[in-house]
Amino acid sequence: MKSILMVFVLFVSLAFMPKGEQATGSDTNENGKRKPVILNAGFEEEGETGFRDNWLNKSLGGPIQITNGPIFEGVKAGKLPDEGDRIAYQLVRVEPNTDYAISFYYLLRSEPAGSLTVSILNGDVQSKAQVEGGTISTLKLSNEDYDKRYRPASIQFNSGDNDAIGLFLTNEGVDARFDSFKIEETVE
Ligand SMILES: [Ca+2]
Repeated sequence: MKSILMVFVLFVSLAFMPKGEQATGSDTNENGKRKPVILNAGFEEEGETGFRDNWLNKSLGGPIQITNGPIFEGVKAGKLPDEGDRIAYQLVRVEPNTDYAISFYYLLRSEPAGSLTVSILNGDVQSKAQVEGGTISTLKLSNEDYDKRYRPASIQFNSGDNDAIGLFLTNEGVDARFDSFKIEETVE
């Protein structure tokens, strides 16, 4: 009888799970604090959009490309071509007023001169006009020391009042490749 009840409770919880939550990943740790998760973090999940799932935002720019090589890990990586008209975006659920670091690997060719910019936005940003005012933290990576290998990078921020942040990538001038994202709470 107890197990039947459990199954029923599970069924009811699944049925009434808010649909919006499915778009973003998060888990909880032993203290009940939200442990953020970046979905399709290494561009390895084919999904419904050819490995682009969870990285699209039409209002901010064109869809990311997916590259077979060079990659950092697995068989795919994300790519923004040199035209600079495409973006990568993911809304990540976080705990408010918490320090985080998002780490990843990137590759920029030596020529032409260019950069990859990673920004943390204060919630779900759905228009280009909101980006500047909504940026909590930004990291601009240039291609001065190209050695054909992916390099590690990390961006730090405090989530402030926000229970979700937008992870937003743009590029300028040169092809940008990136792979293997991870978000972790940072402790002093
Ligand atoms: Ca990968």
